[in-house]
Amino acid sequence: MVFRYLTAGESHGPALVGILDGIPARLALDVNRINETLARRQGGYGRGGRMKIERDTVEFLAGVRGGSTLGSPIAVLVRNRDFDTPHVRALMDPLTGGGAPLTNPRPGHADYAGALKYRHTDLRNVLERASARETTMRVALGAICAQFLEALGIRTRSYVHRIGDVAAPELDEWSQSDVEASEVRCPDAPSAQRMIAAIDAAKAAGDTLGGTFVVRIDGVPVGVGSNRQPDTRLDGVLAGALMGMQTVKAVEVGLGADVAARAGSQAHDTFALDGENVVRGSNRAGGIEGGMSNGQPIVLRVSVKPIPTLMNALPSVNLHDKTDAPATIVRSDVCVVPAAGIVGEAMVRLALVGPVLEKYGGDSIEETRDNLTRANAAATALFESAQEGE
Ligand code: EPS
Repeated sequence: MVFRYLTAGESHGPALVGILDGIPARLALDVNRINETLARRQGGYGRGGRMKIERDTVEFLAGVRGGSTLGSPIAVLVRNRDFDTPHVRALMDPLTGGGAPLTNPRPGHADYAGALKYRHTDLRNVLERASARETTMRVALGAICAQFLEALGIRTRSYVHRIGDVAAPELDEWSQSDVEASEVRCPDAPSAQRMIAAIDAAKAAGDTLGGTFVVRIDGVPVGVGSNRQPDTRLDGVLAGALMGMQTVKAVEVGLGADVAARAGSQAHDTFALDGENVVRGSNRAGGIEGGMSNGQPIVLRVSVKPIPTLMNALPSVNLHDKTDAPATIVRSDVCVVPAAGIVGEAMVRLALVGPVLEKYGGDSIEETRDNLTRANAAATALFESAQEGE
């Protein structure tokens, strides 16, 4: 395995930790950019009280010296400031923590299945790891991957396309500064205003909202991923990573589900020549054909459910008393779609590093870059030499 990562940490435990194994040596890391990405994940209209407590910043524990990667495993820590609150520490201290059990599972949450799976009678023992707090560490590790991928010319960005029943117009191109300036990370200002109104209305009703975000990856050279086996197909790798996020219920590549209703003549991206260059008439495939990147931008659309903690609690049961009872209410958010877009960028970056390293290899960033440059030059020259050979 050329690259892998792991995270650990409970939502209200002392800290989140992560390990990235396989990032090449000699990559200069800008820690401010990592912390800025963490701050972007904490933002977004519709977040709850917890985000006023946390100020997520990374501490490096291993794998980095003098600001550059060593090629050894990178270990990272982000502290949970909420753990310093006495009642949270009393609940969650790894050695002495405890308290009254949470008993009423939230429909849509991990509470019920996790309780039965792990034989926990306190639902807190399940929700602590199921919580999207854990995505902080994915974003920290993904922000390191971003700097590796950018050194190879690969950039990932996202915008929010839908919140609840408010959908922005379909955008092939958008200004990322407009996205970052928007409280809901939607570059279309009139849609953003309606999304904010929808979140306000959901909050007033004690309800929550889901939505859709679009992730786009530019600069992926042709041939990352492969058609060899199902688990090497790039669309499967990226979709699997995005489905691995809390709340995600669907991932689409390019036209996605819409392609099913189209005839073949309306579903594919034609080839043509622009001088010597091969160009495509569209990007309906979303940048992936046959499980491999085809040189076009990779475009993914991700749908997330409304989060399951409703202040106007859904019907549930008390598992201890065996009585009807509303679902447990804990402090929570109303809408996490803007934050989910930042997590989605991180998941895509974490998922891409392996296939990129599998194709180009390299134990130092220079070696990876040299290999990529050589491979791109050879691909460009491929049919020139074929012509010469004819
Ligand atoms: C979450 C509940 C809330 C969210 C949390 C996810 O936390 P708390 O219970 O402490 O108020 O704020 O998200 C984060 C802490 C985060 O960093 O995104 C849940 O139950 O999933």
